[in-house]
Amino acid sequence: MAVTPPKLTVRNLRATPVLVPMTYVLGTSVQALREAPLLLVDLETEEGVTGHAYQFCYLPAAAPAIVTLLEEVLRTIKGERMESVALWGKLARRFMLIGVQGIVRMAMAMFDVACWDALSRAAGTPLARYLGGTIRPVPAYNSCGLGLMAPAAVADEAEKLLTGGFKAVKLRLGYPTAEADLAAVRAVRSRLPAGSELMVDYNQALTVEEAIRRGRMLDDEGVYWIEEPVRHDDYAGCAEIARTLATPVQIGENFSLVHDMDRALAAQSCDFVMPDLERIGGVTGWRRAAETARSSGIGMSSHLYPEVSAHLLTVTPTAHWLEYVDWANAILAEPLRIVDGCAVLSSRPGNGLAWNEDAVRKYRMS
Ligand code: SMN
Ligand code: MG
Repeated sequence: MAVTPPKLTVRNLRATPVLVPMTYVLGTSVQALREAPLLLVDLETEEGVTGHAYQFCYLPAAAPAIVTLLEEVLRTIKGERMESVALWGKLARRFMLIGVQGIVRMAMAMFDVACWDALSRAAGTPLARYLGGTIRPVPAYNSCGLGLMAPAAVADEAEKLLTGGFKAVKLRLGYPTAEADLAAVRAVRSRLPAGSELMVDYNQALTVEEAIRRGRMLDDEGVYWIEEPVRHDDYAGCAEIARTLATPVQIGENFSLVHDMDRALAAQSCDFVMPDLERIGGVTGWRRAAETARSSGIGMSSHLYPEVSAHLLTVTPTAHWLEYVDWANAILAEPLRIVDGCAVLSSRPGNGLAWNEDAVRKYRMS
């Protein structure tokens, strides 16, 4: 860390669940999402600095459950000096018996992200710089929409997603047939300018056998990566697919803390990794993952949370792509700016998250 950590003491933690409409429907192979349930956290300190974080809850029903766990987080660390790594250890002990996984781990990670925001705000510097990085444009792909739809509809949507100068988009696959997957890929490709990249995401829809069959077909289509073709924790299956296909295999959004990533890499299960900020263990977990990716020489992208992840990719030695989604824009005072397909970090202190209070009132879950 470049600077001495400011002295901050945990005072209070407020959590506000909101349900915001998505600009584009996210039609995955398992479920179509039209609204984003987000949980906004304000971590107050005795010194008057407040740290922010948000969680994408996947299901609206998960939001109140995470709020309850955050109350336990606060009971555990209220009055403590804010030192992210030490507090993570204390929380891990508190939750040892129930297990540091699932939404328990998400609540811990949210707290961690808010801590790092408060620390960098108190130091008067953007999170990227606080962690030793520099403010620079971060290459992003547009991951909004492109769910399972008729070929003409995905093609039209792909064209819209290039706004902002994006040079890469991600298409969801897992149609009932391989031929339908191929039709969607070709329809999108036909509307992308030359030199654009196309990632595809199966959201764990296939068996290993079927993933190899469909993957071989995609090997001729110039796809940039095939994401989560099979069950996320079938590392042996993923390794077989990665060995067999020419197209790189991408996994990581379901890594639970860094030891999952270590296991996945030890099994040679993928060509690239894309940990999720809240599942990998917040900023503290991300930094450990970045070190693992560096020592394995593997490209590391982000999953969701583009606002904070853009800061973190500046301190990730093997930084690859930022996954851009606009889901939080509706409730942010200053949404992440995209210029020429790159995220542009602001030079404001902290991680850049600040709520648009009118919008928060409007979308608040009852
Ligand atoms: C995804 C993310 C969040 C919800 C559903 C699906 C997807 C992705 O796997 O990688 O963006
Ligand atoms: Mg995915």
